[in-house]
Amino acid sequence: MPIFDVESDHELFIGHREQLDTELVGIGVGGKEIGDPPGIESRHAGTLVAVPARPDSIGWEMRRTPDRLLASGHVLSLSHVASGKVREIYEIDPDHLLFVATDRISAYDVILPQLIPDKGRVLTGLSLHFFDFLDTPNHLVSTDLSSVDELTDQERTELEGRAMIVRRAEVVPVECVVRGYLYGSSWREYRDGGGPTTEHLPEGLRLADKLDEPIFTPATKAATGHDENITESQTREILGDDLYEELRRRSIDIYTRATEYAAAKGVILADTKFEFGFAGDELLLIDEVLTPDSSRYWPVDEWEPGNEVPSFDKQYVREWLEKQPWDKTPPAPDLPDEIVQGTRSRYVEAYEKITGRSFDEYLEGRR
Ligand code: Q0N
Repeated sequence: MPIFDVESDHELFIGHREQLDTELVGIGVGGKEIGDPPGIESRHAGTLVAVPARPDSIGWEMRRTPDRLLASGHVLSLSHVASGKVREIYEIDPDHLLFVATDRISAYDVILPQLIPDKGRVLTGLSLHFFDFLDTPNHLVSTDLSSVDELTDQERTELEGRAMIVRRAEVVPVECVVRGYLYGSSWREYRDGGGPTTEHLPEGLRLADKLDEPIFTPATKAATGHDENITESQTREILGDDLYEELRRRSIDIYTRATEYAAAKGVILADTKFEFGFAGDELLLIDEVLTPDSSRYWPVDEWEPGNEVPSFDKQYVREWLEKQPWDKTPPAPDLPDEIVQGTRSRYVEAYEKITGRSFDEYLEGRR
């Protein structure tokens, strides 16, 4: 667990910036090693934030607000397995995990200080919708949390709609990206003379051009935590030819079917990222699927090759951030409530447009 120096006699446990203000603060001073806050088992250390509350304070100080803690994905009754920027994974038993989508939001790769209410439920609703639509072998077991005995009633309530019980799998160490349009890191490589994702592209393409065929452009998690695009031969080296070809075929097939589905809803699925894992010798689609966090969705009438295309979900908050004096390094500015609510509305709109179902109905389905 990385620990950072904040100032000479304080240290900071890694965590999510939006937690810092109110719900859980542990402090330690004097240059001695900081342990876990009392009352919290060490297995949760990675999910907790410790900051100096006052420059002169000694020992630990903790406050906790269960609601917001849970919306940020913290389940204190289960062992923590892994964290992403906006997702948390816990162990239920040796073969099952609890996959939780939090209400955290990132922009320009920085976690914003405010949670977006129900964002995790929107993303989970979309994943469930596509697991059902795609009908391809995947890790989803259930969304019924009543079988998870360790959860408190409050945890169950907060997790409803944002959590999936999934089969534990051995994660394939490559992110399976499929692109139907030239945008993002692939556009930057292309513009700058070519890179791993542009190996098979013709000349003369413009920003946001539709590609003749979708391309499979895998990436790996670099040490920095950033995704790094890798070439076909690098990917074949990591996976072997058989698995490479199987993942490419399945990824492009899923992307193609989802693209046709989205088109019927007036939405372009510009690109998306899948993860796969093995449960025994079964190759399962894992992680979240076809959510706005893992995919680039464009409203069809906003697409104009040669121009940047506003993102469905994040454009609104990005435009507000652009007007703030902020250099895009943490911490990000506090979002006014109007921007939080406006952002929530856009996520809900995305859910309704893509699934054709009402989000209220989704929320009721869990009561
Ligand atoms: C797992 N990750 C990816 C986003 C990035 N079914 C599974 N079985 C075993 N491990 C995993 C899954 C799944 N899904 C996948 N980490 C563990 C990293 N994630 C972590 C959460 O945030």
